[in-house]
Amino acid sequence: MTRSELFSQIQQKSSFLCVGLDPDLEKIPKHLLSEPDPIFSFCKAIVEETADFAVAYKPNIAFFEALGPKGWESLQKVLEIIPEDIFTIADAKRGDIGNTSKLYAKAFFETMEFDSITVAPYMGADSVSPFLEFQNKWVILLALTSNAGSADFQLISDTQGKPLYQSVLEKSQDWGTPENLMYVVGATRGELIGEVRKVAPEHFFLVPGVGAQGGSLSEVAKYGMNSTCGLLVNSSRGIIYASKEKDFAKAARREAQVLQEEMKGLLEKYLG
Ligand code: NUP
Repeated sequence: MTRSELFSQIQQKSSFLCVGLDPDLEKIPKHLLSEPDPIFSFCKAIVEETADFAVAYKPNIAFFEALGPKGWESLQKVLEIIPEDIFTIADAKRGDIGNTSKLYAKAFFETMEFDSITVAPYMGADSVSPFLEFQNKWVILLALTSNAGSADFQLISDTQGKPLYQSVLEKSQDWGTPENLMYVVGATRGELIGEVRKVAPEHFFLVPGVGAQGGSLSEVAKYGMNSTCGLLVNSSRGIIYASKEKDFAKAARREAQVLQEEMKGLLEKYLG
């Protein structure tokens, strides 16, 4: 999917919502456990009820691979039922020496046909570049993450006072362009999103951390929106576990709709 296709979808749906698929056998409604593939049944119901409001789905690979080969099968099936025009993100946080990264890229872009994958920048240019060689596929590079531990390394400043996340943003702009490179920027970092936006004015940001982690959608839009929206805001638990009863998919729909309506207002406010 191209950047302009992504923006058209945002305009069409008046939404920049990414629904996070983090299916946990211990948290999904109990009645699904007797199904042949409970994880698939759960995700399918969520996708069917939220697809009107979502422009992206982000399966977090950990929740699938923890289940072994059956989990990978569930993931493949989930990917197949996500509507064609919705952007897909493999939240896998990969990155290794070049020839290994190439195979990670093949796994997520060819064997499974994700549009994008989250990648860790720590090993540098040759670990990220193999992911950028695929036509119409995207790298979403970890820049400023939403967790408390992001302060341990990402906020450390060099001798010029420049924090590490900023060096990641600057350096990686030599590797990819706003057409194939996005950044992970946590919603929990409030006004720092504005600092990230200054360094990367055109790139899309994947913003996790609203909902269960307490980040504010209006702050994210205030500091992070650009002229083509430039934001995919993710909520996982806040949507998919809105109810643990039989009405879970309808409850997920309601939560997704609440976020979409707020997003519609924010798009009108900042983009007119
Ligand atoms: O910085 C990040 N923070 C984060 O929470 C980068 C991520 N990829 N995530 C992921 O987003 C996390 O692994 C989970 O899949 C999702 C957030 O879930 P929730 O807090 O909305 O339930």
